Amino acid sequence: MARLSERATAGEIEEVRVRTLGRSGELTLLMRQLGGLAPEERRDAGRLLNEIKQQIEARLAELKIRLQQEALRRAVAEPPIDPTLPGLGIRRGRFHPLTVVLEQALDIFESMGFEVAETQDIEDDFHNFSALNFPPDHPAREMQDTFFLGGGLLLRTHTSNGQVRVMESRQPPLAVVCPGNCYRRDELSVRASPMFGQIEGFMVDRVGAVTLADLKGVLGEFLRAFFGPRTNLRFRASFFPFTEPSVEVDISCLLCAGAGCRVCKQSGWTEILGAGMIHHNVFRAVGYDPARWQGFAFGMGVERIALLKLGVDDLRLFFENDARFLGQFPAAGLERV
Ligand code: 2NM
Repeated sequence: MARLSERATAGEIEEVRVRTLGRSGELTLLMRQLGGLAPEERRDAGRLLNEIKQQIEARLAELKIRLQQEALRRAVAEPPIDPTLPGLGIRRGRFHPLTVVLEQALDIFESMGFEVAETQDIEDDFHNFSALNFPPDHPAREMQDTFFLGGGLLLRTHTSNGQVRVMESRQPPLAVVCPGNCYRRDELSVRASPMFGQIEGFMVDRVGAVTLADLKGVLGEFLRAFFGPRTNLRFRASFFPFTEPSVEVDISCLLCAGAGCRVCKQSGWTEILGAGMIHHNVFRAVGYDPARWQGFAFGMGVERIALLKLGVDDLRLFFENDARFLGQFPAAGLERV
C-alpha cells in the first residue's frame, strides 16, 4: 500500500486492489485463515483484518476520486475542441426554385403598388365558375377537367376565385395580385401538372381610369423587371369568359431576342400569359356597377414563367425534388429568411 503514490494511475490502483482485496489477494487469503484460529485469537485478528480492509478500500476510493477530478479539471482547462478551426459546415436548406420565382414576381407587383391576397384552394361553383361568367355548359366545368369534392365544393381550377372574393368583400379602387395553387385533372407531363401555381392580378377603378393601355403598361413593367430590360411584349386577340376584350401576351424569345430559334419555333415570340378587361358580368356578380367601374385582369402560370426564366425544359423536374436539380438555382435573396 505504501507504494501507491498520490499520483497513482487507474491501472496501478486496480493492481493494488487485486493484489490485496482480490479473490486470491493477500488480505483475502489471511481472512480465509481466520477459521483455523482459536476463538479469542480469531476475534482480535478478524477485527484487525477488517480495519485494514476498510483502510485499503477508503484509500483506493480516495485515489480514484482524485483521478476523476483531475481528468475533469484537465478537460475544462484544455478543451479538445479548437474553436479556431473552421466548422464542419451546417448544410442549410434552400427555397424551391418555384418559391423563389413566385416571390420575385410578387415583389415586382408589390413595388408597383399591388397588394398580395392569398385565398382558398377549396371553392364552390359560384366563385370558381359562375361569378367568372362561365356559362353552365362551359367545357372547363366538366368532370374530366375539374376535381369535384362533393357537397358543391371543388378544387379551384384557377386563382380567379380569389379575385372574385376580394372584389365581393371590398370596394374599388383596388390593385391586387392573387398567387396560389390550382388543380386540373391533367397527367403530369413535360408541360402539364394536376397541381400548378398561378399568379393572377387585377386593377379596378372608375370608368376611364384603368384601360387596356394601362394593362399593357403594367405587364410591360412586370415582364421587363422579371425577364430583363430588353424584353418586348405584344398582345394578340383571344377569348376568356371573364374578360372582354381578351388578349394573349407574348414576350420576345429569351433565347434569340426575337431573331427566331428552335425554342420559339422561329417566330421570335413566346406566349407567356392571358389578360383582358374584366367582363361586365363579373362586375355584376360581385356587386359592382359596370357603368361606374372598369378594370383589367391577367393571369399567368408560375411553372411556365419559371421554366422560361430558369431555362428548364421539363415541368416534372420541379416536382421530383431531386436535390441535384433544385440546388442549381440561385436562392435569389431569400437566404436571409
Ligand atoms: C387569366 C386571363 C385573363 C382573370 C380575370 C379575373 C377576374 F376575376 F378579375 F375576372 N381574374 N383573372 C384572368 C383574365 C385570368 O388567366 C390566364
